[in-house]
Amino acid sequence: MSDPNCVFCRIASGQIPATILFQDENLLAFRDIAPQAPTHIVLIPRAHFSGLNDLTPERAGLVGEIALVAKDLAAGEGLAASGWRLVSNAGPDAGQTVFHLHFHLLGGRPMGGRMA
Ligand code: DGP
Repeated sequence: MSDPNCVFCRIASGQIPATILFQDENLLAFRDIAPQAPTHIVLIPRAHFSGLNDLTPERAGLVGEIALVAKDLAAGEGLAASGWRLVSNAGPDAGQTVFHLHFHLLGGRPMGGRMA
């Protein structure tokens, strides 16, 4: 369930500090250490698995929970009207660097039609 070598597991357990915006028994959301937009929040499940490549039907509900929390956080950041993006990088070509499922909530600047 938890990997002692995983930076996001260490944030979830409190071993590494982060600006945590939401947590419950399943999820955690915190500000990205290297923001790519005025709002850049990382949303993770507490359970450790590598990412969407390891998503199973049993775990799929976590993605819906993350989307709901992201919606509320985006609204709290004042982004509901201006717009925001929720994205998960799966694998090296997508730029994934931390192999614990996570979604990026990005907003506060125009992103146009580009996906990245
Ligand atoms: P990705 O490239 O999709 O795997 O995104 C990983 C993100 O995690 C990247 O935007 C930076 C962020 N990140 C990595 N280490 C830390 C950390 O120690 N604290 C916080 N807050 N964010 C981190």
